[in-house]
Amino acid sequence: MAILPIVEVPDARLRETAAPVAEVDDEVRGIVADMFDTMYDAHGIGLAAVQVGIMRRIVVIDLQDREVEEGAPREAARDPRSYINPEIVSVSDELSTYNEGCLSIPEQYAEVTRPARCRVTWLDTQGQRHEEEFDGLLSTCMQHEIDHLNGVLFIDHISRLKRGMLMKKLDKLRKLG
Ligand code: GNR
Ligand code: NI
Repeated sequence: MAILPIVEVPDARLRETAAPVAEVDDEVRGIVADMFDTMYDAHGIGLAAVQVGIMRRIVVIDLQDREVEEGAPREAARDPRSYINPEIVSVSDELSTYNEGCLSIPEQYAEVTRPARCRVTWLDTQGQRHEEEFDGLLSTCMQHEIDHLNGVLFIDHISRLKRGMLMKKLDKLRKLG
């Protein structure tokens, strides 16, 4: 168990394509555990392995973490989900828009429009295959994470003007901090 450093823009690793996991073994389960530690520590709702410099197709998601009540034990509200080699097999025509953020682009947010629902296949930590349709924030988050595995960031889905403004704000923030 370990909290790993999060890779931030403009690190070139965020633009690479991650390799599929050939076998779900103890090493992969260890990576998943470290990714949960890292995601909870950073208060994210999702994390792709490439964001911790591991170029493999592994994603963790927990939509609950942000909604924990004041004073409640955090673990009580956790809903950890992990996805190995996740693949989108189909998407809805209907679209939805969320104000997205990314742990690799700290403190910057933008409205991103994506398919409202997606059907996804993946392997669990025992190597079992699953297929399910996601909607709502889980659909958005899954698409955001699978983008990471393909070297794509949420800022690639917004206008050049907005992207430029956002990167400038990030520059400013880094100079101050
Ligand atoms: O913590 C995160 N919040 C978020 C909000 C809206 C849409 C996607 C996300 S994922 C992000 C964590 C992250 O960077 N995952 O790659
Ligand atoms: Ni992200």
